[in-house]
Amino acid sequence: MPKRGFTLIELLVVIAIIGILSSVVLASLNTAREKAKVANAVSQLRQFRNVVALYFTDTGQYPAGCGLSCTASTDPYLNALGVPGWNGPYFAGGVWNLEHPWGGHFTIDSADLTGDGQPEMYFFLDEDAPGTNSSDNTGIIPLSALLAIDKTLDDGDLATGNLRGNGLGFTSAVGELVYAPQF
Ligand SMILES: [Ca+2]
Ligand SMILES: [Ca+2]
Ligand SMILES: [Ca+2]
Repeated sequence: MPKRGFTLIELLVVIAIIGILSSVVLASLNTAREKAKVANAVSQLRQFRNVVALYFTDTGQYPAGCGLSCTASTDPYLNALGVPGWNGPYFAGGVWNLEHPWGGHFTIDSADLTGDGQPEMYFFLDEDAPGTNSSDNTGIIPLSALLAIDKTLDDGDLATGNLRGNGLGFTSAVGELVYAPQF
């Protein structure tokens, strides 16, 4: 039997198939990676809701805000800051330097978000990295992930409910979310 190599067409077909297969694998890896980040963000938000509730149980008040300008010595989860009944630390490492899975800053604070004169405790996944200014923009959360988080914790709509974001409510910036659960 005479030896026969691959024809050019056969080689091109094989190369095309390998290309398609590897793009499918890469796409599913990216999907898996994003799913893991969404799961981490949801568990951070649930964990901090519990931490804030525990702080309230101990002290009878909600913790002081901790955001972009918060430091290791002003972090209310690491320092009593004169609050009676404080029995922390409430979270190893505190909130001051905490990143959400996309690299932006994690803020816990309170403000009247609903316009009824009563402040809400809220959890904010900022698009700015910890210790930067407010236009750093390195931690933007993709829209698909924002929607997945909203679907898990709220109503699946970024403009309504206790969780809002992407500039549609509670925050004006794209790629950010604010969660203000009932306590
Ligand atoms: Ca309110
Ligand atoms: Ca921001
Ligand atoms: Ca929502």
